[in-house]
This record gives sequence, C-alpha cells and structure tokens, in this order.
Amino acid sequence: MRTNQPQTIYLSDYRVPAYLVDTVDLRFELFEEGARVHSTLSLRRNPAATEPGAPLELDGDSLRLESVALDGNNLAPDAYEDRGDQLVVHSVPGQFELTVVTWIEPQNNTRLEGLYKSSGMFCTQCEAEGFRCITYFPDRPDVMARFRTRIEASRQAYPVLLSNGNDVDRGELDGGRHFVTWEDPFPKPCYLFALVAGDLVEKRDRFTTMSGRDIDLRMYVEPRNAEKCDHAMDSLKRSMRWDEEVYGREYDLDIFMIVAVDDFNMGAMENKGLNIFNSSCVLASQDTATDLAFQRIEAIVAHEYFHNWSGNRVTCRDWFQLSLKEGFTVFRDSQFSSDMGSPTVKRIEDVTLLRTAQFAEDGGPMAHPVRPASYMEISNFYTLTIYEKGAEVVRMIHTLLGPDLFRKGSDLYFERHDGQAVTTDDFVKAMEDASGRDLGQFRLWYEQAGTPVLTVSDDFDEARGVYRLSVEQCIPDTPGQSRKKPQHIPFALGLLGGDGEPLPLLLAAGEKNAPVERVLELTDEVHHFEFHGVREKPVPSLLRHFSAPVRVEYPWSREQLLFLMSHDPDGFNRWDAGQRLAVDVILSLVGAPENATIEPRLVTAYRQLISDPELDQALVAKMLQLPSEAYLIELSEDADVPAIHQARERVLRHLALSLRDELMACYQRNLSSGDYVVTPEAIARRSLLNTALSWLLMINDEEARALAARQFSEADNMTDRLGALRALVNSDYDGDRNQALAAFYQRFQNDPQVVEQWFSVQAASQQAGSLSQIHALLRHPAFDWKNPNKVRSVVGVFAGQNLAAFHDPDGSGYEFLAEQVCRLDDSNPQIAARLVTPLTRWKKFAPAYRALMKAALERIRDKPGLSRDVYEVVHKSLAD
Ligand code: 7MF
Ligand code: ZN
Repeated sequence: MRTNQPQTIYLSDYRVPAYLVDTVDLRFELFEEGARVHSTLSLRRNPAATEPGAPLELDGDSLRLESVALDGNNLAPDAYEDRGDQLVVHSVPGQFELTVVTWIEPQNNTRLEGLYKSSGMFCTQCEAEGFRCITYFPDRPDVMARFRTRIEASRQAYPVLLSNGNDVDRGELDGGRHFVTWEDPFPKPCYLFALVAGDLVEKRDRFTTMSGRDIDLRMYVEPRNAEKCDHAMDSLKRSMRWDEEVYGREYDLDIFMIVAVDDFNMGAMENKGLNIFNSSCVLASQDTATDLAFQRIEAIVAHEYFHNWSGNRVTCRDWFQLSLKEGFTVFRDSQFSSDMGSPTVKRIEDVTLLRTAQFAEDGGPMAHPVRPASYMEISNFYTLTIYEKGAEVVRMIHTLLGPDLFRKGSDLYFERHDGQAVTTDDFVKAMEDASGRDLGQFRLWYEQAGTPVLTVSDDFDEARGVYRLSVEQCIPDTPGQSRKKPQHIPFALGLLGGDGEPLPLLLAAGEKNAPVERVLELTDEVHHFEFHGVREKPVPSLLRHFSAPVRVEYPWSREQLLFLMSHDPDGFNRWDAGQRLAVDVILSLVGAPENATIEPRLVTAYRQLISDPELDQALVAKMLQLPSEAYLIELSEDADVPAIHQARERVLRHLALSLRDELMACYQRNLSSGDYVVTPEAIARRSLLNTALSWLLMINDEEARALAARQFSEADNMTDRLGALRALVNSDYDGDRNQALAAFYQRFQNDPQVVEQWFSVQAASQQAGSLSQIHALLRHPAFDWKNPNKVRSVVGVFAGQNLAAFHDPDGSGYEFLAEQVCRLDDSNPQIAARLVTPLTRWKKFAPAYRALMKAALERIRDKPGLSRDVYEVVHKSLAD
C-alpha cells in the first residue's frame, strides 16, 4: 500500500543491470497456510555495468524474509538491508551464489499478482512485476536466467505440479507430500516464470513440427471443464502450423502446456512452455460459448503461442518497449485470424476497436506514445495504444515493405536478436536492414502520441482531365507533447468512375499500366497529388483497408457515401461508407424535434443489404451493425449521452418499422438447418439471424416475440440462445425478460463463464441495468468481488456499455463507479485502475456531465491509502 506519492520512472534513466543472473534454483514448499520459497541465484557483476562498486539490489513486494546466505554462509544482519520493496546486499564479490528464503501467503493474495490461489489451485501471474511478490530478484526483463524449479505439495490436494520447461525429476516425500522438478533450458526474464499446482485433469495431443520433432501438447483444467478443451487445442495446432508457414518459426521445447484458471486479472499469459489462461478465454463448448467466444479463444491461444518467438525468444529490454512484443504479437494474431476467416471482417473488427477505444485513449489524459517515455505503474500501460496502435504500426511497416521484404525483416530480427532483450528501435532497424528502406521518419510513430488527422480536399479540372487531391496532416497535442512533426503515413486509395468502375491511377499524363489502387506515402504536412486521364469527377475511396491509424476528414456527400457503400471494390471501405452515412444520419438527429425526418436513402440502402442474398453475408452482417454509442460519443464534442442514445434508438426503430417484412424474411432465411458448425458462413448466418431478431423486438411485434421465445428455448447453441435472451431482455416486455433471465440462470448457474454472460447481458441493458438492478446483481449469490470476471461483467459492463444509464444526468452512475473503485482498490488495484477508465474521458462530455465526472474522480483521489495504480490514472485525469 502507498504511503507517499508514487515515483515516475523515465525511459531516459535506463541503465544496464549491475548484476546478471545465470541460473535460478527455486524450491517451493506449498502449504495451506502459506508457501516457503527457497531461491538460489548464481550472480555475477555485469561487465557492461557503468558503476562497478554498486551494491546488489533485489526487488521484493509483500515478502517475509527468513534468511539470506552468500556462498552458503548466512549473512549477518548488518551485511544486508531489508527495505521492504528492496533487499540490498552492500558488498558482494564479482561472482557468487545468493540464497534467499521468503515466506508468502498465496491464500491471502487478492491482487492476483505473484503466487496466489484460484478455486483451490496455486497459480502465478508474473508479468509485469509479479515475480517480486514471490522472492527477491532483479525483476526487470533484461535480466535473463535459466530456471530450475522444484515444487513440493500434498499429493492428494495437488496431484499436478507444473512449471516451465521439462519435468526432469519427481518423487514422494514424507507426510503424503510429493515433488516435481522442472528445468527450462532457455534463459528467460522472470516475468515469464510460471507455477501451477492443483487437482486438474490433463488433455493430451501432439504436434509434429516442420523439422519432424514431436511436441507433447497438454491442457490442464478442473475436472468439470474436461469437455471444453477441444477448440483451444485445435486452435493451438493451427497456430503452430501457421507460425511455421508464415514466419518460418518452429516451437522449441518438447512440451507445450495450457492451464485454465477462473481468477485472472488479464486474458492470458505467455509463460514459457506453460501458458496460463483466464477460463473465459480458453474453455468452450457448443452449449456454453458464443461464436464471439470461439473466435476470441482462437485468437488468444494464437496470441500467447506466437509470443514464444515475439516476446520470449526475443524479449523486451525494459517495459517502455512493451509494444515490441505486444504490438508485433497482436499484428501476428490478427494476420492469423484473417487467414483463418474473412480478412475484411477481421479488419472491420480491429478497426472498430481501434477507432472507438484507442482513438479515445489517444485523445484523453492517459494518451501516450506506442513507446512511452515515462510511467508510474507499468500495469496501467497495458493499453490499447501499446497493443492495437502498436499492431497498426507494425502493419504499416508491412504495407510499406510488402510481404516478402517484411518476412526478410522478421527473419533478420529473430536471427539477430534470438536470446536477447531488445528495443522497438532494434525491430525497426532489422526491418530497415533487410529491406534497404529508410524508416527514420517512420520511427515517429513510436515516439509521438495522438491520432493524426488527415484533411482531404479535391477538385476536378475537366479541361485537362486532371483530378487533384490535397492531403494535410495534423497531429493534435497530447499531455506533455505539443507541436509535433509530420509522420510517415501510408495512404491507400482508389478512384471510382460514375458506374462504379475502378479508374487507373495515372500520376503522370500518359502513364502505362497504371494500377487501380495505390499506396501514397505522406511525409510532409501537405501533399498535392494529380491523377491524369480522368474524364469525369470521380468518387475517391480513401484510406483503403484502413492503411494507417488516422482520422480522415473529407466532405463526403450522402450521395457519395451511398455510392461507395454499394460500389467500392474494397469491402472494408464499403463498410466504412455505411458507417459514415449512419453516423451522419444519427448525429444530425441528436436534439432534433421528434418529428424530424430520417434520411429515406438509409432505409433503401439497408433494405438492399438485408434482401440481397448474393452479397457477401459476412460483410452484410457487419454492415447492419449501427455505429455504437461509444463510437458516436468519440466523434462528438460536448456529448450529451442520453440524447445520442435516443437518436440512435430512433434510427433503429425507424429502420425496424420500415423494414419489418424484409427483416422477417431475413430471419426465416437464416434459420439454421443441420448441425452446428463454427465456420465463417455459419457465423455470418447466426449474426444476421440475431440482428434481425433484435431489431424486430424493438418494435413490439407479436410474431417476433414468439420467434424470440421459441429460439430461446429451442436453440442448440449459445450464440442463438444468448441472442434471443439479449433481444428479450432489451424489449419492453418485463414478463418476457424476467422469465427468460430466470430460465437461463436456472439452467447454467453452475457454469461460471455462462453466468458472467448472464450478468453482462443485464448490466449492458437499459431495461435490466438500471442502477437499482445493478445493485441487486452485486448482491446476487453468484457475484464475487474477488473474481475479476464477475466484477468486469457487472461493474465494467455497466460503465462501459450501458452508457445512457452510466451517464444519468444526476451523476448517480459516476458516484456508483467511484464507490466500486474505492472498494476494489485495496483488494485488487490493477482491476480498480482499469475500472476508472470511463471517468477519465470527462472532457468528451457536455459541461454538466464533466463536473459530475470530475467530482467522482476527486472522491476516488481522496480515498486514504490509494494504490499506485489508481493514483496514476486519477491524478493524470484530473490534471488534464
Ligand atoms: C490477445 O499480452 C491480445 C491481447 C499480458 C496480459 C495477454 O499476452 C498478453 C500478456 C493484457 C491485455 C491484453 C492481452 C494480454 C494481457 C491480450 C491477450 C490476447 N503478455 Br493486460
Ligand atoms: Zn501479449
């Protein structure tokens, strides 16, 4: 707990470690009342260290020190200093062994960092700085050591004992205890250490690598989850094959293990050879998991597996370089998902997240570059900017170099830095060296925060047949950064003629074989491009595939957007045009009189989407999703959330009323026939089915209510069951809603992942998620303040998705969130800090809301003993 103001850590203060660790020998004695950790480090002075006589300083957190010995001799009390967060040994030889014994209490560890207990099993989470909660150690990623780990525990309570690498020894001990020893041959930073002990069932499979080595694949789950492993195991095998085929990367150990735990702060963790997953991100069955969950699991399993190269074999020098492994690995997992399904749909999903949430972060008080220059608490920097914008930055390198040179670059990066802890700059350098391209200006993407805005204007010179496009870039100020330099932006575009035909893009008159799509490179503040041989004014299709994480401003007419929506050869831009049109229509209705007309051409366009089965149904399913409230807020200034909510609902109801018969036909056409499968076609079909249903339930249609009730009770899969539940819950009929919620809970109360869905559906709903109903959910027997998933599914979903209720003009939503953040701050500061996010966006809202949001932030600020995690977020938000 904090006693004084937290320190800021600066990248510019980076120094190489004073001591290196060659090997770590760990012995864990696990008991119900605590755990004793014996650690023997073989240390030597770093020849590259700047300060030769520096004392040995090891990090520690919440440890009880039992003994310290140097080369086998216990140290006298004056030979070392136990500073609580540091163990300092004043004078040490150039090379020595240090043995430290600590006592910890995993059963009381509610922060879920270090070693803790989750449903009766021991497990660990060490990234970023959790290893220091286990034993004293130089807890920084540039100290890489070979680990040997012996785990001792009761055989009956903990038959399965796991750590990184290979099991090299096992046996019986007195008192019904047993041990297993694990050895990891690859040096690694301590954040990749993992330990699991529990009564788990094992699921086995195997994988033959490209060089013919046989790998043992093992999943460990609680017995009740034994039948929910197949999808993750299949995803793992697909990931392993894909990384061989696309990156030439083979798995390096003989065993690869996955463990599922119920209490986990994050989604999953890439510990070497022993990935640990939040149960909700790995367990799935037809009956309990939605299509979204199936897709998420495949992506997360891939993400953690891909870290074996991008993160583990080549790791980060310091935590400022976090995006080195996270941005690259998110890029890799999105390429993988794209290859496994529809590239356009995957791109739409990624861009939706980026534009809604990352752009908001980039415009808020916590804005930071992909490679930050300072932080207080590193856990707060596992952000959308590090992950998603970081992935976009890698993607832009891929776009600029093309796939072949990019692969040459990644080969060089892995070869050059295998076994090292490096920087984002080393990554860019490898890409430069392999391709011969100069990425000097491009590096600004890592250093400058904020979302660049491209302002585009055009004119057509009919006499010369020249279409001119001007592009100006501007990067807004962010906390601590102003007057930014122009960045190197790949800007993909095409031009469409009057019949929708793609025009050749001649950058000079008479150019032969000009392509119909180009990636222009913006490097200056302003660029003018001339396209020759154009007969009539074209419609520009800008920033195709979302070729850079920027905002584009161009004065599109609704005519042009409708044209692009049906004609653009780039599926992504067809979707984008539809979104821009819907945004324009909805925002123009905010605060408008009840009887204001709603753009009739929007109805026509949607009618066409719903009724034409020849269109790509996966894309249609995406195009039918109206822009979210969160995105509409992101595009607004002085947002009045209830008014935005109402405008959006009005458009939805109007569409549903106008297209009632088409929606009914769409519903019938997409009813399932045959067995449940999770293919892109089937997913699109279920998505259309459930979208049609939810729209129809917004207009109090008797027939639709009956269809929903039937789908709810007869569905053979969770996507359709939950789709029906959501539609019923969001309808105006209390009876239907309560009956469905009760039946659903009755059936699935013993499945925590499904109960989390049940909480979320209610917390996100205006009808079921009023503040008094939220309080009732918090008192529900299935709710558990110690379980992060439960907290997120009620408190997080309410504040992040039930926006009209959260932004109640009386401020009750904000007050509620402040209260829950304060309650969680002592037990789990990482989760508490994440929950604050919605309040940090106060600048986006109309003045009356802002004042109430700041009052809630101040209330959190004034809580005694505030954690460093929440302190940083709250103080930066209030300083803005
Ligand atoms: C896919 O990055 C994309 C992102 C850190 C924990 C997993 O592997 C990770 C861990 C956080 C936020 C998002 C993700 C992860 C973490 C994640 C997971 C799957 N190294 Br915090
Ligand atoms: Zn990751």
